[in-house]
Amino acid sequence: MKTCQILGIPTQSGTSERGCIMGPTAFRIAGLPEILRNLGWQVTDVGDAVPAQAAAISHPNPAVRNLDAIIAWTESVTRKAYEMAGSCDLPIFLGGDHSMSAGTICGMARRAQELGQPQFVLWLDAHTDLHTLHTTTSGNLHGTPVAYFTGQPGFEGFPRPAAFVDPRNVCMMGIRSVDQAEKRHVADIGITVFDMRAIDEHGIVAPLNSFLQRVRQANGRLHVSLDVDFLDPEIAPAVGTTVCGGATFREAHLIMEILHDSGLVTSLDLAELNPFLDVRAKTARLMTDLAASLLGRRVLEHKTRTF
Ligand code: Z70
Ligand code: MN
Ligand code: MN
Ligand code: MN
Repeated sequence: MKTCQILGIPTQSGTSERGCIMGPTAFRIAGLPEILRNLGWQVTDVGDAVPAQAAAISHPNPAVRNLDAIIAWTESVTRKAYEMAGSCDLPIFLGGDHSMSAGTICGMARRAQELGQPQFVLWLDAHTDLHTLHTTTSGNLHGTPVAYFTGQPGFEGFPRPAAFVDPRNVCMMGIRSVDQAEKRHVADIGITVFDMRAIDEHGIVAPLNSFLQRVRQANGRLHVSLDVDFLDPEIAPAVGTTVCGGATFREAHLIMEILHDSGLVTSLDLAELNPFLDVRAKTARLMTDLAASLLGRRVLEHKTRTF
């Protein structure tokens, strides 16, 4: 039986909107562990991560908010993710704002390095989250994890990860809000970006398959990081930073179904769920259903396609 461990990461220090701290609880109330068990997975909920001891630290960019707390979370989550990667087939991380992914992905990358496999990342988000401590103007550090786990300079005071992700192994989909400093950076370091314009023109199937083909050829491990705001706010209102024009219900499910069939996914973040902003739990349920699609839920037991 395939094994899955679930870790809550109740952090909201990376945003200025309060409520993400309730994210892991909402996923549990939505029934995520049981739903995955019913799909035939052996699921262990390992509880919530706890931040490491925070040391007071200041930064020359006065905008930066909650730096000590983010460093403390990154340290403990990196360690926890690395352990989980060694003790189950699929760690799932329940956020928590997206600063959680600095830790989850560095932990996974360290495990991949030990296994001698390259780490790939599929980043599903409205945003590139590619700021450094120096370029962020909002000071919200959920806008920075991609720069951290790809080893960009500008993270003084953070733990130095044992392994980084090669930015050429990162693919982003759903992007539609990019700050000026990020725009220059994203092209320079070689991240593949399918923004909403590209998805409008080509759909999600061909872009996703081209990336999965690269992962397969490299015998890579694949981390999927799903930010609630990847989805259109009409279907997923429970997020602090809504951006119009996001992925539809079927685009999102189809991505998860294709990912499941690929057999390539080795870890998953469900990030930025803010239950305080939800409408009758619809976002918590949609995110839970998307996880179920990724872990093998399907409409029919067998393929009945005749065309
Ligand atoms: C903006 C900033 C962001 C997530 C919003 C937004 C960043 N680029 N990241 N939601 N996950 O403030 O840096
Ligand atoms: Mn994000
Ligand atoms: Mn986002
Ligand atoms: Mn967001």
